[in-house]
Amino acid sequence: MLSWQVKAASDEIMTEKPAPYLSPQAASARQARRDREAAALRENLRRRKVQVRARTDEPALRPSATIIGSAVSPYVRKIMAVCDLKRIAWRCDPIVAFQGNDAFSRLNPLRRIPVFIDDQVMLADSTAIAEYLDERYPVPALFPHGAAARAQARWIEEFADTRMGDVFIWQIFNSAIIKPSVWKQPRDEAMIAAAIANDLPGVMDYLESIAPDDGFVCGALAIADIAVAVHFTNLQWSQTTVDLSAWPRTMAWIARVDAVPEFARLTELGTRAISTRSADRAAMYQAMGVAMTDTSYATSEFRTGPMSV
Ligand SMILES: N[C@@H](CCC(=O)N[C@@H](CS)C(=O)NCC(=O)O)C(=O)O
Repeated sequence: MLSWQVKAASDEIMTEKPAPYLSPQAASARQARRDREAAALRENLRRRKVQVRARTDEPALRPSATIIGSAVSPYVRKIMAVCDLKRIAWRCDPIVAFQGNDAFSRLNPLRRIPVFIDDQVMLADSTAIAEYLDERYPVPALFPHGAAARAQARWIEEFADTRMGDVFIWQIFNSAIIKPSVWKQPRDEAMIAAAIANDLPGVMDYLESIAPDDGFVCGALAIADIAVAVHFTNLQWSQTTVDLSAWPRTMAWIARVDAVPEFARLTELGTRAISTRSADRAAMYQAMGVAMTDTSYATSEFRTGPMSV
């Protein structure tokens, strides 16, 4: 086990530095908040071992947020997973990538999903959003404790966001699903085959070298596991013939992430979103227990954003 692959059961609870002086009322409010967070954590851990339950069954423990973006996007599901694990209630405007209107361009000059809005921030990058949520709501911790472990988790997330995003999303998923469904172009089998032959093995070899023997890469489930696993779902949706059996440690690791109920539910949400006609999508999200925003940034025309990759 590498030094940063710490067993982090105790890391799930982060304590705050005590304030230098607290009035009795403030001390009592702080204690009540801690009791609520501890109860939420116990409930979270208990539920992770049992069944998938709709998010709307849960009391809203934290201020509600808005997530703009479809559950088909791996980066959007990453943020939905962070919110669900932290019991942050969210509403969704499930616009597909490239579908945002002019107001969306003003909101996010990159024209990318997800965009996250709550009572304090508007953020347009999944890494920035995940770090913000972990700092604001430390329980359960989705970044490990300790400088080295946190840096390793961030590095793996970065590898997933950039290199896996390049190969799994921009080369394979784009050629298999986005080109036909968004741009009405034929599925690009040559591009898919080239990515599987030339690029995917290097990514898989690296993941195999960091995959944990059991559990998750930083001990408890953390951002690194989520960021990597979401891409495998999009690879599956791409319906290629790729054989990943040469990387058994990685596939066992991803299966463990897939089995986390919150994660499984979002995979199901994305699976339904990808196979539901756009006219029926809002009803499908609601049927899956997702609250919808009153207005949408969607427009009927798709357009490319300013980013080249
Ligand atoms: N670094 C961003 C990447 C987000 C991203 O690439 N989203 C894709 C959808 S999977 C998108 O919106 N693409 C539209 C475009 O690039 O114009 C993040 O982590 O949030």
